[in-house]
Amino acid sequence: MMTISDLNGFAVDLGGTKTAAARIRNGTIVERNQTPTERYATPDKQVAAMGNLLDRLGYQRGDTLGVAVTGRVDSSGVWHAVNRQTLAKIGSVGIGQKINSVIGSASVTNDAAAATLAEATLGSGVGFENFGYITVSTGVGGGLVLCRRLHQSINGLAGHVGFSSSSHAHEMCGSGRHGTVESIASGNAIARAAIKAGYKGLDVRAVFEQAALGEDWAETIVETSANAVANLCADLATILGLQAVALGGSIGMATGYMERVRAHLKQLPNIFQPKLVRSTLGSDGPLLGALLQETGKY
Ligand code: BMX
Repeated sequence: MMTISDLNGFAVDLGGTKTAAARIRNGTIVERNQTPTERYATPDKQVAAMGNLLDRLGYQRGDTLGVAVTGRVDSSGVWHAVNRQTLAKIGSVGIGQKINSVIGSASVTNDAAAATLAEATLGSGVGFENFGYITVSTGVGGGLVLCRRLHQSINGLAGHVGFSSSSHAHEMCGSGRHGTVESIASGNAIARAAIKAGYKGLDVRAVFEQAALGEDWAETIVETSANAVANLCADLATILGLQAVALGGSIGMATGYMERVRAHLKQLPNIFQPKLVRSTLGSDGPLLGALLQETGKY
C-alpha cells in the first residue's frame, strides 16, 4: 500500500455528530482531538469550534490546512446542508472565506468525498479504476472514483449516494426527497426507528447490542439498514461499473454490519455484486483526504 511520506499539515473533519482536528506528519495522524458537533450552531460557531481544536494542536496561520465537512460544498466554496435535519443552521455560506478570515487558508470539501480520496490513494481503494465509498454514519454519504479520478460536480452533490431512493424507505428525508437510503439506513434513521418501535432513549450502539442479543425489533432495524445499503452498492455497480465498494462510518464499520450487507448482496446475481471491502482508514479517512485535497497530492 502506498504511503505519502511528505503529507504534512493539519486537517479538520466536521461531521454530523463530532468535529475532529488532527496534526498529520508524513502521512500519519500524530495528534488529534474532537468535540461534539452542535447541530444548531451557526457557521460562525462551527468555524470557531474548528479554530479551538486547531489551536490545541499548535496550528498557526499559514500552516497547511484541509477541511472536510458534512454537506455539499459547491465549486464557488459555498457550503449547504443537503439534509437540513443534520445541520439546521448553516444555510448557504462561503465557508472557505470564513475559515480564511478566522483561521487561515484551507480548501474545503465534503467529508465523504475526502474519505473516498484517502481510501483511493492510501487505503481500501488502491488499485481499483472504478471505486465507491459509502459511509453509514449520522447520515449516509459517499464518493465515487471513476477512471481513477474523484468524480465531482459544480453543485457539490456528486457522490451523495445516500440521497438516492430505496425500496425499503417510506418516509420523508430531511433533504426533502421521499424514501431515500439515508432516511432508512443512517444512524439518525436507526435512532428514529427505535423510538417508533417503543424504545425511546436508546442510542444506535444500544440498538446494535439489542440486535446482537437477538431482539427481533432491533434485528429488523439493523437488517433493513444493511439491506438498503446492499442494494445501494448493487445500484452503483450497475450504473457505474464499480469494481469495489468500501464501507466506512461508525455504523458501516460496526461489528457484523458489513457481513449483513454482504449477505444481502449475495442474494443478487453475481454481476450486480461489487467486491465489498472494509474501509482501512476509518475515521482518519476524512482528515487525511482533506489534507490530500489541499496539497493536491493524489
Ligand atoms: C449526509 C450529507 C452528506 C454527508 C453524509 C455523511 C448533510 C448535512 N450531509 O448524507 O454531505 O457526507 O451525510 O456525513 O447533508 P456524516 O454527517 O454522517 O459524517
